[in-house]
Amino acid sequence: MTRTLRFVLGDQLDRDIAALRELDAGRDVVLMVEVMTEATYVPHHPKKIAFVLAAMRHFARELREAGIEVRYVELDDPANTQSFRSELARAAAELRPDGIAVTEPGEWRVLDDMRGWAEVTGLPVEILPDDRFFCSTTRFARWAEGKRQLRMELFYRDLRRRTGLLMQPDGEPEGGRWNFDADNRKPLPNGLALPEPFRVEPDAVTRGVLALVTDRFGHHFGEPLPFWFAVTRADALRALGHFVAMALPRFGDYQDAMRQGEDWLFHSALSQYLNCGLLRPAEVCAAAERAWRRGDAPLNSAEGFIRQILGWREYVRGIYWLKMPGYARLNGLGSRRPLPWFYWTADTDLNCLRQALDQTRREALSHHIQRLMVTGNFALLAGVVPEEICAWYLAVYADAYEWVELPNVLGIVLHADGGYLGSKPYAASGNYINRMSDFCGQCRYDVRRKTGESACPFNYLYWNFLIEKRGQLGRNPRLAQPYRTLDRLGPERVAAIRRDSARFLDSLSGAPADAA
Ligand code: FAD
Ligand code: DLZ
Ligand code: SF4
Repeated sequence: MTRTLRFVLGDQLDRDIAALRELDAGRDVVLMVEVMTEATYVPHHPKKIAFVLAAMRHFARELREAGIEVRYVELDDPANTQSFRSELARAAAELRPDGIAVTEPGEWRVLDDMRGWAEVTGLPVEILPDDRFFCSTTRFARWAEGKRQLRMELFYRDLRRRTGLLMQPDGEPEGGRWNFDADNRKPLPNGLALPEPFRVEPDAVTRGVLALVTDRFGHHFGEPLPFWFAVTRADALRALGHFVAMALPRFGDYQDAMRQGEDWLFHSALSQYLNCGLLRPAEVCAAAERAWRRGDAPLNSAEGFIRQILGWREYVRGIYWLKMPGYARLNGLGSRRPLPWFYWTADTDLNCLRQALDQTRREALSHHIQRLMVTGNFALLAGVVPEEICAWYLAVYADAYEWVELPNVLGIVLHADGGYLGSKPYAASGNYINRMSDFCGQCRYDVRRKTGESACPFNYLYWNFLIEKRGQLGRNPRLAQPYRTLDRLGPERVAAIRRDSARFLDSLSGAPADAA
């Protein structure tokens, strides 16, 4: 009779994860470890660390309640050697299993480390595919083969056909269109009641974790409290039900909107649950489809939501595993500016940035358009070094793991992969932010002014970016219109743009006190 040590990582908290599927409760042992190396390889937001550790402890408790033997090593256990590799070696030496089973991790650095686990333990290590996704990495590689540039929309249609999600029996998409994005860009009207995400009161286990995290990681950027995340599958399923009932109906219309003082609008706040295993992407998409079929949500909402998960989430994962490890080092636009200090303090006069950064500090979450068009857009226009801004995104969000963070930041936001993932950078002036939010009315800068001391920095930085990156972007057909406009600006305006940009960008270097 063989005994297997089944190693479950903090983002694999699913009873059906590959490494647990063949588990024999009478013989096998599950290993789970809280380790400093995972909490500090980037300085994670304390709320993110607390979320992962609390969810791990609850998951281990549920396994034990089901009669499964679990070796769970807490962070402050004096015997803890504080890394996956050394804790696995210690467990293997003490438990003397016949072999080790583990599911593929979500980050290349961990997979690379795993490849050395057989040697350090002297045991066979089976690395099983992570089949929580709709599309395997092999299938994605086959789809991408021979394509010089990839486009999410085509991949998404393929997956719609394959899964049957929002499809008619004759193979046509429901509603006669694949994509309702054009209906998903409405600015938020005044007076619309906004739902809040589902909140859970921390229990004694979570409170213990919060005390530990505050003590050990209180110096990291971000606030551990208030803490309201679900940390069990049962509560995450409640959060899903709450979203479908309260927010999904308007998710589509206001997907790109932003509003001062409103953190959530109609977003789901479910990504942290999906990414750590508490929710499964297939059940989340099915819940949205059911709501539409029942008549409880319009098609533009159900399709818009499903596209994010079935389309974007799968697409970025496929690209990550196809292109790593070289992908993380790309810097196609040659950006060289260090990350401005205010990303770690939220202390900036640019109101849109202050709002997004402040929410990030309080909640360890912000929604897509804030990440893309505010913090991301600014980093793109300011020419921030990809590695620095990628490390920031990886640290500050509760849903951040490299497989999903890196392609979003490096590919979608920074266009640092030369357009492999997206056809153009999402660069935008203050005009876009003004259209989609009410931030500008409460900002010290004037969004209508294009140059000068009081002008919105996004305005001159946008043109300055196009001027500086003409070599790389000038022939991009999707930027033909902005480049034609640029060429009509005239030398005085261009000189003012260059002067204001240089002055503003110079003010970004230096200590926190003199940051913008
Ligand atoms: P909703 O707006 O309710 O969307 C529903 C779900 O769709 C999300 O829960 C998420 O699972 C999925 N989704 C939406 N957009 C994307 C996307 N572009 N890529 C992958 N999944 C998506 N998402 C992460 O999960 N982790 C990250 O580290 C992450 N980093 C990002 C960095 C940048 C620069 C950008 C532009 C986007 C990033 N995203 C990331 C995607 C997206 O911003 C978050 O998934 C979303 O904000 C989470 O909030 P929500 O659950 O309320 O999402
Ligand atoms: C994010 C995280 C943190 C903060 N801590 C742990 C931990 O102590 N133990 C663990 O198993 N996982 C943790 N994680 C999640 C891992 O970083 C994640 O599993 C890897 O990045 C692979 O995706
Ligand atoms: Fe942001 Fe410019 Fe608007 Fe201020 S004026 S909130 S900096 S877009």
